[in-house]
Amino acid sequence: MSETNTAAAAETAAPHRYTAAMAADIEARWQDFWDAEGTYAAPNPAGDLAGDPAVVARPKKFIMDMFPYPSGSGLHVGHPLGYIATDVYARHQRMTGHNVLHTLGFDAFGLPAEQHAVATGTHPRVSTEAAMDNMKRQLRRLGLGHDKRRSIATIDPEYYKWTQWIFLQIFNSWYDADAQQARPIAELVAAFENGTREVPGGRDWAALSAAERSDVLGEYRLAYASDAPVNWCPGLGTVLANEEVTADGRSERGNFPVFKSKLRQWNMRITAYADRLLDDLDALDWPDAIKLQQRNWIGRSEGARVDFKVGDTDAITVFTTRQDTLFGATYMVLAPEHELVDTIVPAAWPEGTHDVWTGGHASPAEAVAKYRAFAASKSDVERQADAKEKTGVFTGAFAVNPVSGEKVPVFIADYVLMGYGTGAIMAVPAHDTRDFAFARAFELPMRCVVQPSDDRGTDASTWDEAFASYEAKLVNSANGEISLDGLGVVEAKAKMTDWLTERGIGEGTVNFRLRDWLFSRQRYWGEPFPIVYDEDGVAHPLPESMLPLELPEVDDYSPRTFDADDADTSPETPLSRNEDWVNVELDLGDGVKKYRRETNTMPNWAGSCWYELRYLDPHNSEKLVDPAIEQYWMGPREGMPTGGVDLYVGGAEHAVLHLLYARFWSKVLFDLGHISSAEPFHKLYNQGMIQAYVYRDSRGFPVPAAEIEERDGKFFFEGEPVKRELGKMGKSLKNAVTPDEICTEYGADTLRLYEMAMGPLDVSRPWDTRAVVGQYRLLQRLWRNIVDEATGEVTVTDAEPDEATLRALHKAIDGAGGDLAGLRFNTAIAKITELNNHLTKAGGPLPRPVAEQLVLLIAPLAPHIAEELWRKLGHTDSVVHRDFPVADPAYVVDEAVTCVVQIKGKVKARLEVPPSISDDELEKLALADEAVVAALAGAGIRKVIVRAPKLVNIVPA
Ligand code: ANZ
Repeated sequence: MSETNTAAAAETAAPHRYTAAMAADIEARWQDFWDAEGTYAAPNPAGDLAGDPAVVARPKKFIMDMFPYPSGSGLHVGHPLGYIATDVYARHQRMTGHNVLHTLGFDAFGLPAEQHAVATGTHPRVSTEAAMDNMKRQLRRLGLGHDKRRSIATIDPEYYKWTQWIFLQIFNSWYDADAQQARPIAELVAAFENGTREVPGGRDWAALSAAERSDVLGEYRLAYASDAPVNWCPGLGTVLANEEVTADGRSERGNFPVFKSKLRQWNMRITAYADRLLDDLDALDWPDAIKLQQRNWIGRSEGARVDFKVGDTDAITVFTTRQDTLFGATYMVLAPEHELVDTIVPAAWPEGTHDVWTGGHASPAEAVAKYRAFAASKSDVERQADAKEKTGVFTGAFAVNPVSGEKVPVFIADYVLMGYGTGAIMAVPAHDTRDFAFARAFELPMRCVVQPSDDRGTDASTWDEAFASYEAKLVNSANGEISLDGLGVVEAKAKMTDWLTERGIGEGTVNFRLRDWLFSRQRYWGEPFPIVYDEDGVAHPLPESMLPLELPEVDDYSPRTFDADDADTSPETPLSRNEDWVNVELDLGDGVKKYRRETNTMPNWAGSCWYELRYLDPHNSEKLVDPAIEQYWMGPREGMPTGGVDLYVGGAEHAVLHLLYARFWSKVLFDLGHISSAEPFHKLYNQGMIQAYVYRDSRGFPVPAAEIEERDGKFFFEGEPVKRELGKMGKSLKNAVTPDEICTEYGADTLRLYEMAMGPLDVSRPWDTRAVVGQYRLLQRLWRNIVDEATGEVTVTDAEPDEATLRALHKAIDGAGGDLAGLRFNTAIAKITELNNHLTKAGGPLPRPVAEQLVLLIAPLAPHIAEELWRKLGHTDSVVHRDFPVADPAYVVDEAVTCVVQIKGKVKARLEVPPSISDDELEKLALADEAVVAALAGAGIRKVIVRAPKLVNIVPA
């Protein structure tokens, strides 16, 4: 008989076997049922259900995924890994008495749709909505238990109205460093008006013009426009955030050169929150690696500012983390852009200036100008690369080292950045690697002030490298007033700081690596800023009543791009070309006037900075979120002092950008009293990646993975051998497998089980389509254990389960329950499989309670088949809100066996051990037993004979 005939015969013999066709039918029916019943609708006990005591009494669980960008190419099987995991978890939480909020929205502004619009003329909204519809269809097919009423898309005007509203809250507030919190800007204005706070520069608030006041307030606002140097990318026609620039100083997207250019742009004063963003990490349940990345990104450095006099009136202030090494500072470096450079440069080179210092230039002014032009062509990252040859030039000026009294030359060099510290350093070549390299190149003196721990001696001129260590004692560091000699670094730093502070020439300070967040983008497909400018160029916020400010319809979606290498260009935004939209007459409270709209749009990150809040109350037209509802789902609780989402699952690539920005916005909203949670996400979990095999031909090009033939462990495409490697899954590598394909071939429950069974959730794993069938078989056996394949009737009996079955059942309940709660889905599946195998082997119809518990046990993982079996077992309700089985402890503990421990054949101890104990475990237990230890009395051991679980015989040395 041929294979098809066998299959056909089996179908006839077993018309009610669980097959892909049956799975498709079951799954579609239950998905319709859930939608119709609103099975996953999470009540807001604080709002619409405030009165239902049963719901109010339940603990809550707010479970979230990092929401997807609706990509035109839809989902491949790698995408839903996290969504399935949170769904399984959410289902288990629902079955263990929690009020669960679980939904999924779309992060729908984004460049691909805009680029598509530029290429095709299709409005980005049209292609984005089509992509969302396709993804919603794909996601629905997976049986995810989302509360669809709560879903949002960041492009909905009803949603971005609130993104704009939050922008205005941030714009209308300032950071009160004394109170350590954001406050309304109106309070600052009042303080300036009534004189309780001095206006910077000692000016009279009443005498200032509107434009001057606006400038003063701009220095305080948490959202402000500034002309600071930004990352300008002519090739993309837009500016970029630091986070969007690669380590090579190019755009992460498109790999174009990025230049530092002064352009007026919106910024978010995230730096005001640097300390709180650091401190509040402690209370979060996040992976250590992510916390570390945030700490490094914020980059808190404790050090000092020290003034070095130049001439009689000027002083260069440096930031150093090693003020203890001040006696070793033998030259100084300013960033080329430093404003003091022009002031200190003398007309001519001082007498006897070293040739290598001048760069061959006739005057200091010429040398400085040439060097500045050279440095401007480099990115910060290039400038900082440690390995690179040190370049720079002498300014012709000298400064005075405040402790040694020595005159030290002042250089400009590109390894000192304007944007960090004070943009000026004291160079200590003996103890700093970069200063060492520079000093060698420019033949500058070095002085050892920290005793090297190796045998190189204290004459730094003979060294091959700097001695940079915190673990040593200071030397050569005394003048008539202060001596650091013999002190360790930490004490020496403290002593030096005190000494500098007393004399008013320095002070202890903390510096952060974190920069303010550049918030403008020269794009069409983003949230418009709710800001207009009056005829004097003063920015005015739109009143709430004018929100949402919707995007205008345009003909041309592209920002103007330029020659990628032309730094002397500046952005032209797509919105600026729409004069009708840009020029408006508005009454902002003082009569109708003419205004121009801001024509930048917000960056992609804006919409994802707060979406968790909108899930809570998505249709509220009066408020961002009802405070009582926010308090219920996200407010602080025991063990989560700053509140937040109970579980947030997503990729580790979002360690700093999204997660830092979202934390910052939460803190501002918290400070202003709009929400009770100071942190958005209490527990963060990073799922691993689903990887896939990539097959490359002899030229190295990927070939379609689905068409590969395998012969004797070798791989062929169209008869030609190809190479196999493990990589990402995706269209470009021609190895994408879609969830639709797997659902068609096996059903969604099989796909869900397979993805969860592949390994621990946080570990990356290779996709293997051929292995999926294993989980399909599990479901077939499960089905067969409860349903007669010939008749479709359930086969359960009313007979009592036997002892062995009860043990197998309760062990599985106990183990799988703990695993599901702990996100260990792979081991949960292993335990359920073990139980199912036990039942298969035992044969015969299952006792009804066993069948029912088995169905409930697998329900979070394979909800469709569970619903179907539950219905067949005679229930009329859904498994979704049923209680998860509870293990009977009496059946969970293994029966104990008594093990005898002998020394030289004499019984010394008896141990109660599980029958399944391994030889190794038993040996360890026996050797650790008190009586055995005492009997051995320190004698060595020659041999241990173990016969688990009953006997251990120890032969002493
Ligand atoms: C003297 C010194 C001696 C330094 C020594 C280091 C070691 P972190 O820890 O990253 O904060 N620095 C300060 N401002 C700089 C700038 N704008 N561009 C480049 N480098 C700058 O680094 C602080 C140290 O980096 C500072 O301490 C300063 O060099 C340098 F044995 O001062 B140090």
